[in-house]
Amino acid sequence: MARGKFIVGTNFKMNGSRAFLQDLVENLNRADLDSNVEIFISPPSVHINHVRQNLRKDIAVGGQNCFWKSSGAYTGEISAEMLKDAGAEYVILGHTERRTLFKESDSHIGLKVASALAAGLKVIACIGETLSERESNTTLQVLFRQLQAIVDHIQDLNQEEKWKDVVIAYEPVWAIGTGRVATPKQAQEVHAAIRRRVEETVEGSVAEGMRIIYGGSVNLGNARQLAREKDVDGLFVGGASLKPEFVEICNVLR
Ligand code: G2H
Repeated sequence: MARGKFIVGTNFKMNGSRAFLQDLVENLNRADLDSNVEIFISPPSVHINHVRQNLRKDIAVGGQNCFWKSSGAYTGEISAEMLKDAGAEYVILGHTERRTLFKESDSHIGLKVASALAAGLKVIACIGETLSERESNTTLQVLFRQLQAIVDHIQDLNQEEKWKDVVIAYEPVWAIGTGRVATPKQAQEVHAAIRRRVEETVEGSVAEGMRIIYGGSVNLGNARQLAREKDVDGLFVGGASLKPEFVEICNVLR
């Protein structure tokens, strides 16, 4: 499985009015962007359709969550099919804010990943350890447990077909929104370990082709160094994606 382009994505979280997003879209539409980088932006779901209709077509749009059922009596939820219908190509799943604030378990996330792939969405599957887990040397144990739930839930789908649509986002919880970023060395070590684990539990060609991106306090000041690491296949940007510097982060390989 060939590894895709370097990927830069956003997680706007619960931020952005329609007017704010329109400005952001116009800024991206005017920008000179590196065609060697794949870009996606993830507005709140109510704005996906508007953003998709107004954004240049070489940037994908993503959702920030979805439920694992297609339709039914699930008040307040949105299905993967609905995201796709609204124009989304990606969906972020397993973000730590979903895991902690909304009590999503590893197995909920596995179900969501399977349903999103079945609906034809590409998935940004987030995994990450807390500070206390890192300090007690259980980082890989935690990450592998989170990863295994995804592997288990999608094993029935066609191997290469499904994995080409999965991007793993390593997001150390201690780096999210804190301004404390993982060092390039820390990111590289973990990304390489995730790739080895995928090789052991799924398949070598899947591991080689899989894009593993880093998220957690990425900004213009640290993006370039992180991007130089061999197993860092992209960047996942929260706070800085709402600022004009996002365009320069997208062009980090230049
Ligand atoms: C983590 C990240 C976006 P921030 O959620 O993936 O957010 O860049 O604000 O730490």
